[in-house]
Amino acid sequence: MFCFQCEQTSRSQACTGCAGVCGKSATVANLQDKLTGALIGLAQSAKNTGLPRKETCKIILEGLFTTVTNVNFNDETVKEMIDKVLEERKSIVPHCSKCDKTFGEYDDYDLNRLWSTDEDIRSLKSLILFGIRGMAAYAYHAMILGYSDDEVDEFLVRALDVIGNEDLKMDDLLPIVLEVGKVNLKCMELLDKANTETFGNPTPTEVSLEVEKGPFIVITGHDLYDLKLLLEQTEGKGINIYTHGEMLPAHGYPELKKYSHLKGNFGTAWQNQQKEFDNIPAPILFTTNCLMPPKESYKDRVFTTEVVSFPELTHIGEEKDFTPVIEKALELGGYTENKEFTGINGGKSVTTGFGHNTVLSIADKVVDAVKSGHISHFFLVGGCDGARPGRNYYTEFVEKAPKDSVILTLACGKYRFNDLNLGDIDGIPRLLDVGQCNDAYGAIKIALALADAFNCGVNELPLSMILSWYEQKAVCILLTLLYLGIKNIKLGPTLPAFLSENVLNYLVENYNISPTGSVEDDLKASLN
Ligand code: FSO
Ligand code: SF4
Repeated sequence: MFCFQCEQTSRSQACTGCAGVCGKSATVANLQDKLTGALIGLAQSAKNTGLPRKETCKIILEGLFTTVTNVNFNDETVKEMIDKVLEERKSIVPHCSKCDKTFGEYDDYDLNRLWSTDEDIRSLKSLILFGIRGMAAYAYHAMILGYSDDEVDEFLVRALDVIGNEDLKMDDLLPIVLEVGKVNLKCMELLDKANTETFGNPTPTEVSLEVEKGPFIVITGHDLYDLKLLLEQTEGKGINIYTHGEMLPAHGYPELKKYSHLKGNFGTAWQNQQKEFDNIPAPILFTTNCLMPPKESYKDRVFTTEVVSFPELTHIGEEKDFTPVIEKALELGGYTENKEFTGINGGKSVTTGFGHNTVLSIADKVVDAVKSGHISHFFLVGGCDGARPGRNYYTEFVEKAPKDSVILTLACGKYRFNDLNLGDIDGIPRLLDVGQCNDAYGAIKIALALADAFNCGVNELPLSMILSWYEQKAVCILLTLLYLGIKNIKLGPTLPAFLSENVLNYLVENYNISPTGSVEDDLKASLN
């Protein structure tokens, strides 16, 4: 196997051998490469036959999402996905095996060709491939809610085709890398529209970390629609629902918070799940990444749905009948007394729901606070959490940020500091949770509106971006920020292994992107 798509990759180089750091076996890794090769083939056929049809796009989204870190650990379901891709290709070009063209050029495109090619080409194509894997996850969530965008679909086809095209040079690939960022902005906008039109605009909401007595279910991942269905199916059954990880921002959405049995949030970010899920008297439902191989002690309580898959776990299929999860919750019964939990820093609650709609509704107040000197700086401290040591940098950064600064945050990295009480400035909370990682769209909207209010560019704002990355959704978001011309981003805790020296130099020269250093130095540099 060869895989270097996430931040925790072995020795900061690549996972090779018989399993990855994430627990993905070599068999699954190789099958995922095969799946990617088949998707490249499908994209080639779709491109040659004109506009991709809806079914092809759906399969491409599903196939790409399957290869995102911590989503699928199951060789059987990856094989099924490969078959689906090959079937679709056959139905698009039924007679192609009979013609004398070199059809098959991309069929079973061997990803090893990519992994062993010139390192700059490999680096740029990896940025494209990993970027579209992340983007596909967002497009998939939007699709579930009935939203799609032709530009996004067509780009995914084109980008896959590019990965299989061995004639392209660095100069050809660089603009496509930035195009991933451009189209991902569109894609996040689409998901934002899908989420807000379906569930309403999030409003600031305090979320308890206490678990009440009685049966309960923990739901994690990013899929708000799964949560909605689970809330409907558990209503009136005496079962409480707790969010986990990236599901926390769900509490801010009117159409979800209206359910009184959506009680609070359990646990912290994904990398703590093996410890946090070990002893709870409740089932856990995974709707997307980030699944870690469950320990024997709680394996029978973990359920998956959508593209998430792990051998032997009960999977809730397309019919979305959550009965097995509900029965497990009733069987386990939950705690006999209310149980108090705290966040990492001892806080008993966290606040979420500061989507762009809410923040922009108080834009005047924010602008006044800046003009009067009460707010000196904004920091976007956001992105993924992870297991690698060094991530307490982000907690320390937030703690040491000047008291007259405002911290915007999003994604699961916020669990390092979201239970801290940072107070407020002129009634504006100093810590604003914009939402999930895809709500980077909201943070961008806020930044652009501020730039507008101050009549300057985003790079001229008193705003610094201190980002943490882990998997491929972070890659497409980073590319979006670069596409928007945002400079001076600090990225940590380590830089992607798939950035070659030349590609990294290009990013440094053009965007002044740099790895996170010491909190003191980075704060000083941000405030200069
Ligand atoms: Fe985190 Fe996982 Fe949202 Fe990622 S839960 S690490 S960037 O999947 O997607 O922030
Ligand atoms: Fe390694 Fe990350 Fe790939 Fe898993 S997803 S095999 S940890 S690089």
